[in-house]
Amino acid sequence: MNTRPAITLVLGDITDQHVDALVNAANSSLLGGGGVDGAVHRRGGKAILDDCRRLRASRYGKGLPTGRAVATTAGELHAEHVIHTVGPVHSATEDRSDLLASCYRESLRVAGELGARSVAFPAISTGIYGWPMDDGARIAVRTVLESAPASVTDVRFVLFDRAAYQAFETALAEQG
Ligand code: AR6
Repeated sequence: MNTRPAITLVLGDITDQHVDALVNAANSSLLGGGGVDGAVHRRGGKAILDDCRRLRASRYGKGLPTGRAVATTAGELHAEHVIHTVGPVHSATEDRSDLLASCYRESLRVAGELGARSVAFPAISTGIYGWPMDDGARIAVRTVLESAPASVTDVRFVLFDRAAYQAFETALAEQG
């Protein structure tokens, strides 16, 4: 039986999505930042930050490690959960692809534990963390196809501009 999720590409802002779980491209502090992280906290409201602070106090005093994922409420977003994951900063000298793949894999694992069927991802690490979009898209599509639990049936990549959308279209055509 084919348990691969349906993958949809959306051009737009991830905080507009109506899904069970929305993935945030966070940093290890879990206290917010720019890009997707800024938008998630701005639109989702204080409840998300309150949950993040509780996680820091209880489990992640030293920060959430790169490649890991953890869930909070989605506050005022149109979702049940936000799954925060910390992408690797791109390096010209060291291959950190496994860590980027781990972000997608771990986020999907957490989504599965939460019973989420629909999950929206941004293009993790391809903004402030400098990952080249084409490579980031290939890793994202490959990892989702390989590792989505059967309970996750709908994966949406929400891309902020046309270049990102085209990179994901190409990656899907190669691997989908
Ligand atoms: N919806 C969808 N995609 C977006 C949005 C949005 N609202 N905003 C930006 N993008 P980034 P990173 C795209 O920088 O590279 C934060 O400060 C963006 O064009 O959000 O993983 C965190 O706190 C890019 O293609 O995440 C960390 O410190 C992609 O989303 C750091 O940035 C990811 O860009 C994480 O950097």
